[in-house]
Amino acid sequence: MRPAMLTLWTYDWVPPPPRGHVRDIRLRWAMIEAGLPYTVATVPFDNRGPDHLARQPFAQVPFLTDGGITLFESGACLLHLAEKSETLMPRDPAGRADTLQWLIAGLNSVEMVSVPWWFIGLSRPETNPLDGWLDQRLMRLADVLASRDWLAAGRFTVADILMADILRVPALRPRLGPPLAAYLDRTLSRPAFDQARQDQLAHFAAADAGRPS
Ligand SMILES: N[C@@H](CCC(=O)N[C@@H](CS)C(=O)NCC(=O)O)C(=O)O
Repeated sequence: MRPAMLTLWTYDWVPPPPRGHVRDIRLRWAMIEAGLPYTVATVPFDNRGPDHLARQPFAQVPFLTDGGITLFESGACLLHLAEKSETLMPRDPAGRADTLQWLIAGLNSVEMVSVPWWFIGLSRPETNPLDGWLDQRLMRLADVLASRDWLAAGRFTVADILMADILRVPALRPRLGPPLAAYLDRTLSRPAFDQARQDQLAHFAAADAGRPS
C-alpha cells in the first residue's frame, strides 16, 4: 500500500514582513531533509473560518494532514514526521529520548522566552524586561553547544530544525555568542533549509498576483 500523502497547510498569503519566517518552514525543512513527498494546501489569511478552526483551534498555521490524521502545533507535526524517518530522529531509545527532550526544550525553554521578548521589543522600549531571562537561556544553550555540533544524539536531528528556526529570528542574532552563531550557521547552511525558505517565499509571492494592490 502506498503511504498517505502528507499535506502541509499554511496561509494562502501573508504580508511581506513574516515571509521566510512563517512556521510552516519547520515542516517544509523536515520533509525535505527526510525526502518525504508532500503537497501544500492553504487556508485564508484574511478570513479564518470554522474549517480552519476545526483543524487549528487558535486559527494559526501550520498544520499537517497525513491521510486521516490532522495535527497542529509545529512541534507535534515535527515529531510526527520524525517518526517516519531516521534522518530526523534516531531509532535507538536513548537517541530518540535525547531528540524528544531537546525538541521540547526548544519550544518550552527557549521559544517561550524568545517570542515574548521579541514581541515586547517591537514597541522599542528603552529596556526589555525579558533581556535577562532570554540571555540566561541563550548562555546555557551556548554552554551546551560549545562542545558539540548538534543538540541531540551526536548528530543532526529534528530538534536542530526547531532550535535553529527559533534562533534565526533577526532580532536575536546580535545576542548570540560565538557558539550559538556557529551552530546557527552550521544548521542553516544545510541545503534543505535553503530549499524550504525558497519554497515558502515562492508560495507567498505567487499569491501576490491574485490580490488587489
Ligand atoms: N505554537 C504554534 C504557533 C504557530 C504560530 O505562531 N503561527 C503563526 C505563523 S508563524 C500564525 O499563524 N500567526 C497568526 C496568528 O497568530 O493569528 C506552532 O508552533 O505551531
